[in-house]
Amino acid sequence: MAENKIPLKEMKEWKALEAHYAAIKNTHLRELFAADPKRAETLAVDALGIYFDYSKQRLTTETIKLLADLAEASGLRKAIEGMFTGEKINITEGRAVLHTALRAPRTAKVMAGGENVIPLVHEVLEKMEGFADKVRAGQWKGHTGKAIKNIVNIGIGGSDLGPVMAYEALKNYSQRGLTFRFVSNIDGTDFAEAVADLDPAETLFIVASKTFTTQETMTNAATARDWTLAALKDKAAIARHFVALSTNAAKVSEFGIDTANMFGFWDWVGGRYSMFSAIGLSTMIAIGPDNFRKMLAGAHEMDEHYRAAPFAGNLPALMGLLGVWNNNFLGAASIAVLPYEQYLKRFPAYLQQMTMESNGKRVTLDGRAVDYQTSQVYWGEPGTNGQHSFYQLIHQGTKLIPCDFLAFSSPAHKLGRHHDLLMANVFAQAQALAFGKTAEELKKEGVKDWLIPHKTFEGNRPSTTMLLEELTPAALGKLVALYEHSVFTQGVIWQIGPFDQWGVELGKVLAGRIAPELEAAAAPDLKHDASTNALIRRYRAARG
Ligand code: G6Q
Repeated sequence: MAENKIPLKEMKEWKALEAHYAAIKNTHLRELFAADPKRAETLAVDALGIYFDYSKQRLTTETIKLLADLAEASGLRKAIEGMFTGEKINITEGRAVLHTALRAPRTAKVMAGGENVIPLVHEVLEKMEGFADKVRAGQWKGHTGKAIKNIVNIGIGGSDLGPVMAYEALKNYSQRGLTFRFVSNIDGTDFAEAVADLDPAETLFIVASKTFTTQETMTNAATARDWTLAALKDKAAIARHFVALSTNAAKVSEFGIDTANMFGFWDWVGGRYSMFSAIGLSTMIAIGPDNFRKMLAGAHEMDEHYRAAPFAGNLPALMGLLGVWNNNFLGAASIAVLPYEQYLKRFPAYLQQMTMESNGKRVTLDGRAVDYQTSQVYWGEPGTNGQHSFYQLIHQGTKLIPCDFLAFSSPAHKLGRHHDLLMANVFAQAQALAFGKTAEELKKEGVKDWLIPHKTFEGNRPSTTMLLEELTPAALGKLVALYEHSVFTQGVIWQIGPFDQWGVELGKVLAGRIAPELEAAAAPDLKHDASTNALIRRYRAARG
């Protein structure tokens, strides 16, 4: 049970923000910039190699002060300490939340369940490193003696999205002789396409599942086992072609995987916060242990910053508070995450789970229905592609969609003018969103009167631009930790629990009931609602 807190909207800090919003809501970004020549400097944080420019958000220094006051009054400082020191802050599941321990150095001490977990973390990391090195060196042989060349990660949700995202993000650091595939969906197409051109004798399956009971992953893993045995015709092959990433040793060995080939983690690592745990094995094989350690170090740097920096200069706290401002005061229901870096193409999808599964909640920790909005909808695509598609709505539509632009000064590939043009585009988009184009400007350009309304850009569309040096493993670690902690910040403000996900349970239970009805030979006695009954009957008839 959680302690009862003063309801958010009754807090004096919240009321102060409401009054402040009423006072500044009609001030355009053009006016805010004109009034303060130093605005771009004042409303930017330069920390950990991230230049975080939020001067194009619709706020003033007073807003930041009031938001920081709200964070203090909400107990964010104490909550952060509670998370980092292993308090059971995931109250509905009775668990500590210690993904920060996964990236802490060997010398750190973090207690959970009465023991220091840091030695355990490093023990698994070393085991992963030994294995990754062998695979990378071609020393991990398949059953027929051929070296492993293909790595297929089978997992879903938190056991998939992080690994895929990190592999794509750091592809330029990956060992190119190895092929990586990711299978998640229960739809057989996912498995069939992933292995279509692979030789079973050269393929290693990583079965990634915290619980080792997830329907999709277990079904795909069983299919992978059949696929392997059909070609290699010997059960002993499983030991060379399957490894497991899990917290459930009993289920791993029941499946037929030797627990010597299992890489463990713990109940205090949430699925969507697990990419730095053993769940990152595919990442480590791809980029190598040294780069994996650099990624951990980057995340750790952000952890330390989050724990220590005053909120107004604290990147994750600030990012979380900007979300609160845009969501709860400006009424922006969604946020577009727009990486101007092709390698980050899966980053928005990864963030969707991290943010929306965490803060998509409608009751507070002490069980009251909230009377304010919680998580925004996160979505996005890499620039510049999005510019030729949905940006129209962001520029001239009726919805307010704040944007997070992510950009890097050094390109991964130095090709002619590409990078300067890419950067010109990201700067231009943020500029156009903020300042728009007025009817007067159009008139001066000689635009015909009747066309002016169509060509006018209102502007005043908020965005943050994050400019980093280069997309390295360390930079990726920092970005992931940045968003993770911004989610926690918001959870604390909204008084909700970001670390459970009861909302995904009901569908799972119902699917478990319906599957046997689809598979039964004789027509089942259906007792669902009329629509579901009709769909099941129609499917059964079509399937024959
Ligand atoms: C994440 C969720 C969920 C989970 C998957 C896979 O926070 O808990 O996405 O990661 O359902 O679960 P397993 O790893 O147990 O297979």
